[in-house]
Amino acid sequence: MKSFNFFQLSLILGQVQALNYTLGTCSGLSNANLQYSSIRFVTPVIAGSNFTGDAPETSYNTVQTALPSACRVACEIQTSQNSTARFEIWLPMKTAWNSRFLAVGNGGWAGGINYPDIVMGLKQGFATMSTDTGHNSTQNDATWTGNAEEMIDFGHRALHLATIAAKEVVENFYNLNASYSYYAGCSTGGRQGWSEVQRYPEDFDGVLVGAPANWMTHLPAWDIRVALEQFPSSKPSYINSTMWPTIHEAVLAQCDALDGVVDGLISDPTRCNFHPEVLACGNGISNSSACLNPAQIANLHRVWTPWWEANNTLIYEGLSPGSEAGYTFLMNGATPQFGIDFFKHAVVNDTTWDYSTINGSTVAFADAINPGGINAYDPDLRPFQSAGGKVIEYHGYQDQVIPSLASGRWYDTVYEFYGGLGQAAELSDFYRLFMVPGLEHCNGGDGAWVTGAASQSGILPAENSTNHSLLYSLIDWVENTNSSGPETMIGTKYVGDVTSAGVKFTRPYCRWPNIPVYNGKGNVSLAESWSCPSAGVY
Ligand SMILES: [Ca+2]
Repeated sequence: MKSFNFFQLSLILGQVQALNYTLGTCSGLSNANLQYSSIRFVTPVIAGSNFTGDAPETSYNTVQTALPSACRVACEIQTSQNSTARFEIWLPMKTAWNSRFLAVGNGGWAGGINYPDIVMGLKQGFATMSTDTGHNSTQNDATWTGNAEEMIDFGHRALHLATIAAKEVVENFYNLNASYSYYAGCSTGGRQGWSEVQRYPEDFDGVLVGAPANWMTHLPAWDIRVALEQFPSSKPSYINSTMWPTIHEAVLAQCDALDGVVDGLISDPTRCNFHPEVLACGNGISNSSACLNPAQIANLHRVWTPWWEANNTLIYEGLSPGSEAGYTFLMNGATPQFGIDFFKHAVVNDTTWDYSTINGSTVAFADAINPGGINAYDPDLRPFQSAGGKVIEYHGYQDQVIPSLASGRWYDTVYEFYGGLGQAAELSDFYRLFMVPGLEHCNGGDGAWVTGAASQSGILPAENSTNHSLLYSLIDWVENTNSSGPETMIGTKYVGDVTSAGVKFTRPYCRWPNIPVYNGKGNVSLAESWSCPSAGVY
């Protein structure tokens, strides 16, 4: 295998030399004697160039512009006797390197090297790595999950092995180890971050976790349950996509002002006890296309309330009011195959399985087999804590894909575990959760959602400082012995979500369970006019 890869490498280097590129230290890797991976190819990244991804990385091929000079290294690792995973690490030139290693995560069921987040890290000076997680697929494709080895790779193995192997490439390239190692990911990337914390506590010094799908034997089940009220679309309970803006307006009319400022944002959705009955047909609403029938009202209640089964068994939280504008992803178009196919292929192992039969027993069976070790739901974080690691989690209160309160529930689960040890006060020494009003799933939304995190299309905060960027805040917490950790963070909203159009407003977001509150005076567009009074729980 190795000779094949070096043959491939020498071919590429030959092409590069023929083009008369200035290779810098990129060429040095041709002689690298790597123990943990085989090099597929090494190629220089030319300053100012663009990059759109290579086939078959179908999930991450949006154009990346104005790249800095770097060395792109593509590698393969043998993850078991009959499985492999690929990863790429993009290395800044030595003078641009901030001496840190950053691994980034994936999204949905992909299945591909995350070039946008690699470039996000590269532009900030990190030696940045992403793995394909051991298979290639789009984010919504779960038809491959019946492959046991690929599931283990996706569950946790590929990222761990790629991290070890990428650190070795870093050492070979710079002739130095990285000073610190970080991880950043959202959604599936958030799950991968928690998986690293729980299974491989030595891999990273700091882990930044967004909107984690870390209870994966439950989340796809909840997706299916939501779909059951919607599909087929001939059902009376079906809510057409054109109704979501109407519902969103009604939610805002009731709940926007609860935080003291009518600005289209609900700072604390847990206080928004919205009753969709106000939109009931015949309730003064004569336009039948702008009202809800009783079945549709029941459907909405189901989306917004947690799914409990017998014996106080929680399956999943519901979505929070305020996120309706984005419900088309889950509730319109086609049935959510990403959930159905996971249960078909990885859980019940029956391609004829009727998803309408899903119940608490199906989920209990999924918990018992935990395909590929996909859950990252072990609250015992003591090995990571002992290793000196820090983890920051964030979740958008406007998340329209993964219910945001699942992160609050998860934090409380860990808190209760530490409470049982008599160590509850220690938790905030190394783990903090921030809820971001107006942040949709990982990126976008009506609020100040730019937080200096992964999966934000490389859009960086107004200031790349420790209180504007979650990643820099994490770095400070890890590396600065005087840091007491992040308390209040400041999010950025750009005009039209375009950086060059300028800042529209800034707004703080707070440590769970605190909520930003307007001070009652000052410009509401400035973060300084808001504060995060402590709710006094943790
Ligand atoms: Ca408001």
